[in-house]
Amino acid sequence: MKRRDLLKLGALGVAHAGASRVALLGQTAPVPPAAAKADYTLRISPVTVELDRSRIISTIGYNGMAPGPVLKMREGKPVTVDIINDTDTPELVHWHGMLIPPEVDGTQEEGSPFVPPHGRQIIQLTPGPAGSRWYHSHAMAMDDLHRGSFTGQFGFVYVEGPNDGGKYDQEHFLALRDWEPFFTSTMEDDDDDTHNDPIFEQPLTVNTDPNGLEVASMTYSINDKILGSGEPIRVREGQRLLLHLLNASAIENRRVALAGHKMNVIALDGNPVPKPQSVDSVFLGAGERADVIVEMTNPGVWILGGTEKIVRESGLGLVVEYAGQHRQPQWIDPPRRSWDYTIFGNAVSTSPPPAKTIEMIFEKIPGGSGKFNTWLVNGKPYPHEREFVLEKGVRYRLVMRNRTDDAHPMHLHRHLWELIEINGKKTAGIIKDTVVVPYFGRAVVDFTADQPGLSLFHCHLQQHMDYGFKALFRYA
Ligand SMILES: [Cu+2]
Repeated sequence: MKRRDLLKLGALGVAHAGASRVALLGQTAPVPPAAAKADYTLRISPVTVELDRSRIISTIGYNGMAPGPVLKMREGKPVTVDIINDTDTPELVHWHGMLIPPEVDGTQEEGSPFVPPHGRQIIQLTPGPAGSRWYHSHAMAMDDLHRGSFTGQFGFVYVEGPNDGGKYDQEHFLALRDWEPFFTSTMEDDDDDTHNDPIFEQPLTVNTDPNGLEVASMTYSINDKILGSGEPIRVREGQRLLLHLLNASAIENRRVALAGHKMNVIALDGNPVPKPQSVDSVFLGAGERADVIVEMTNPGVWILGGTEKIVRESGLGLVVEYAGQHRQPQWIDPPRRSWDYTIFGNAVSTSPPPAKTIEMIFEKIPGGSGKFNTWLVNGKPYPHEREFVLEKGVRYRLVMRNRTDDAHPMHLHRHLWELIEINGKKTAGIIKDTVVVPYFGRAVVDFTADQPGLSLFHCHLQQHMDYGFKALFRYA
């Protein structure tokens, strides 16, 4: 889609927005903007991000900053969000991991109205389920690296539930980010994490046409600071830290570690895991979250950061400093092993078996979109007309076969799925909204069709999504 077409769609969205706002608030007359009382206000506007004294990024953010504020909501308690768009382009605010209707999900393909340029939209939603969720722009970017998730439009939503209040001394929300994106034909990424695994889905013949341009970044950060420029996390021996980790990158999967410490993973994508496990590093596909507990038992000054040297040294990290310790922050490479979701799962599922199976094959046409690659689901790029039609109440098995040489973080909106198998390894009880399907590998998930309305399924790498890697689930 060309940019001017996107703008045309935006104009349609403007017309739609007024009507939807009324419907969403259940009122008979438009809400006078000034009189609307909202629980939260999100203002989309140009911002500057001071990554350090010498590196100041101009981008679009929420409420004058990037990341946006951590929004704390209570599970099941309806909230009103006033979204104001101070920019010249139509925007969408997506609530990643929430089970909410398509009208407020912030996804064009589902029919959510755009927030018009220099306009506003008031939405009402009921937050849930409890846990680490996040909000971000769902606008398409195509070849514009100043749109969608390439901008600073991202932030945490923490939905508080009845089981919160585990014991910890400090809580931190840490979003992994990259900045200053650029196109490149020589992409070296670290999503080769799974390359030692068995290769189930390698096609007999691989298309060896030259790859299209991909996106890389100059600079990285955790939240809005590059390694060494922000305040350290100051701890005392014996403390317990609860870290909410989010990979808010538009383009890359990422592995992080805290030197000198293990991280006990208690939740993935905000949902408690059946078997919390201590690990040396955590791998997060774009869009994924992990909640980890760290016991501060190793006094020193340490780096929490990306395990790739160049990424860490380009900013992806922060310093964790014990009281009374003064020295150069230390980094220690964690053991390099494949990320394995299944260690957090049960052996046997307690869920009902699926009644139906949906098969999906992912493929890439190198350079299929001119300068860029085209991504296919079952032989064609988006859209897929009436191909994925769900019956309400039915439990489905979704088999994702990745016949490409990249690991893809696949995300289904408005539903949660249970991880069943990764590259032949079975598991159960791990509830997620995003899963990284390994390079030439396979992931199997089950979900119950319990959220009527359109639901978008897509790769969370912005460029892959924009160039075909998405599909719409409908209800019969
Ligand atoms: Cu992808």
